[in-house]
Amino acid sequence: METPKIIVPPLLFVRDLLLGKEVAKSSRKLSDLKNLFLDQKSYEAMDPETLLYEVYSYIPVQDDAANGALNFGITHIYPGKVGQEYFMTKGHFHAQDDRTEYYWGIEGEGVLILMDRKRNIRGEKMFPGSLHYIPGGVAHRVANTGNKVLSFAACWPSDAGHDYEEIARTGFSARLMDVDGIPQLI
Ligand code: PAN
Ligand code: ZN
Repeated sequence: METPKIIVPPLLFVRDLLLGKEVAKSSRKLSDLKNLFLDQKSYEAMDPETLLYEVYSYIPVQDDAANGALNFGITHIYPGKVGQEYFMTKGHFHAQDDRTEYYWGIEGEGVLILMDRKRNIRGEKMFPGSLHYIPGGVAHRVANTGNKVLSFAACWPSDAGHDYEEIARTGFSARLMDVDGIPQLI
């Protein structure tokens, strides 16, 4: 038997940062969320290069069918609005409908929008320390309602997959809008 070793893990989660050689980063700009915001006029008037959010993810098993593996990610959503609608993630159902997920708030404030297959919708406030269980068959999207970056972590099964099509086609049944300074699902 080899001498057992104690190592420094290759992954660090410090405040709202996910650090490590194997961490992948992806960014979404306004142009990536075409037709997802209500106010088309305001959308067209904005710079399509505007950065909406970034995702840092760690995918330990590079196999979409990896039964039992878990992915981990941190999302940073920038503050802002398109018209009266807050900057938000695209939102998705998991391709494997029964796959669940945890989200938890790290910095900033926002709302997690959850919609089931019958299009029943509800919101959960996100703030540092808020913990959110996303059941299977529930589409999830996050909107930043504050004036600084909203950061949250996520942990989901590696074989969940992301179905963005359904949301692109039929949208969520309500939007998170600023109504006289108050975030409301309408
Ligand atoms: C998250 C999301 C991330 C970005 O890691 O993928 O917050 O949101 P969109 O994927 O909707 O653009 C997750 O829910 N993974 O399953
Ligand atoms: Zn998800």
